[in-house]
Amino acid sequence: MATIKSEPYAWPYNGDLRPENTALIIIDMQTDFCGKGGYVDAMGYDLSLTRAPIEPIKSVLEAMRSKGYHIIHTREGHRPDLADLPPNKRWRSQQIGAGIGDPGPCGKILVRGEPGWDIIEELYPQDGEPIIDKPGKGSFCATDLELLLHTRNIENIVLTGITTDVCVHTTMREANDRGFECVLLEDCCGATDKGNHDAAVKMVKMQGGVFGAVSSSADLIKALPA
Ligand code: C5J
Repeated sequence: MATIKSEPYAWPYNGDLRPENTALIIIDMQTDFCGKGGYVDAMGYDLSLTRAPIEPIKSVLEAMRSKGYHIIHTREGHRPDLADLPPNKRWRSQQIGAGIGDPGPCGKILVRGEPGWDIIEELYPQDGEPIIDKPGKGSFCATDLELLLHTRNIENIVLTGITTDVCVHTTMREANDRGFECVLLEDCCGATDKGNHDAAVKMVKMQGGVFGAVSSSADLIKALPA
């Protein structure tokens, strides 16, 4: 039996925490969301908020890699011909001056294959670590993530990445509804607004852990079994 310190209960609920049944998912640590000249920067948000989780994620990634846990990365982005970009998503992004598919300092915003779309160097996937390319906010929509998790017999998911209130939360909700046991690491996530980050973290802990539990990088690393 192994659990980590978390709120509102020690995670995972059944104490079955092992490298074989547990995955770290790192969501959308792309230049477009945390780098100079990317999508979030073009919208005028404070990059320090979405860059804050880089170092904590690095520590968790090293710890979980070294103990043989499953590591999965995601990237939000669209096909170069924008065939998978809903017109309302494109229109909304244009309203805030960061049109998806439009050229910017890091190439076409949120378009697959462009420099801004890729994962930042500090957290770049190693060979063999799956990358889920997704057109939406959730990582299960129009992807093979669920199949991959089932094929590997993964039951527990450690959620990290950006942004807390959008892609991380949507993915956590999708995973929770599919029966996966989720924990969100608070310091390994960041949002474009501090209040939204805090609210998103608080929401998880309602109703006895309505979407799972909340912990930190230090508490996970301290108690992580090999
Ligand atoms: C957003 C994301 N915020 N990765 N995407 O549009 O959370």
